[in-house]
Amino acid sequence: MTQTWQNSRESQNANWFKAVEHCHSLGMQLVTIESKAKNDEVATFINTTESYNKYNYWIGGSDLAQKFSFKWLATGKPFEYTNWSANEPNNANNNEDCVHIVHQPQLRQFWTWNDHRCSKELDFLCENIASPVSGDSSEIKFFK
Ligand SMILES: [Ca+2]
Ligand SMILES: [Ca+2]
Repeated sequence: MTQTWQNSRESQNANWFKAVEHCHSLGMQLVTIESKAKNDEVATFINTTESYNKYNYWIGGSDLAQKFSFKWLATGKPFEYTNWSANEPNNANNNEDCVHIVHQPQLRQFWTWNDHRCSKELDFLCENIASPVSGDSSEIKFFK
C-alpha cells in the first residue's frame, strides 16, 4: 500500500461545516476512519508532523441526520469501527452532533473520539476523496 501523506499548514480553525466546505474546495473530504489501522495511521501522521499538544481534529462523522445514528459523510455508512472516549458520545446539552478525534493524555484520551458542538472551531483533517473507497492511497492535510 503506497501512502503519500501531506502536511499542509494553513491557519484554518473551523466549525464542522466550514471544515467540510474547505476540504471539498480542495477536492478532498473530512477524514473517514473505518478501522483501527486508519485511526492509528491518523495518530501517527499527526504525531510525526506536529510539535505541540493541542490535538482536536474534526473528522467526517456526525449524527446530524438522526440522533445517535452516527454516519460517515463520505460514504453515508453507519459507524462500524468506533473509538469513542469513555462515556462518549454523550450528546451533551442535547447539542453535540459532530465527531472529532482527541489526544489529551492528561485526560487519559489517546486518539479517541468525542461528539461535540458542530459550531465549535477546531482543527480538522482532510483526505483524498478516493481514499476511503479504494484504500490504495491516503493523502491527508490538516488545518489549524
Ligand atoms: Ca448528537
Ligand atoms: Ca460529547
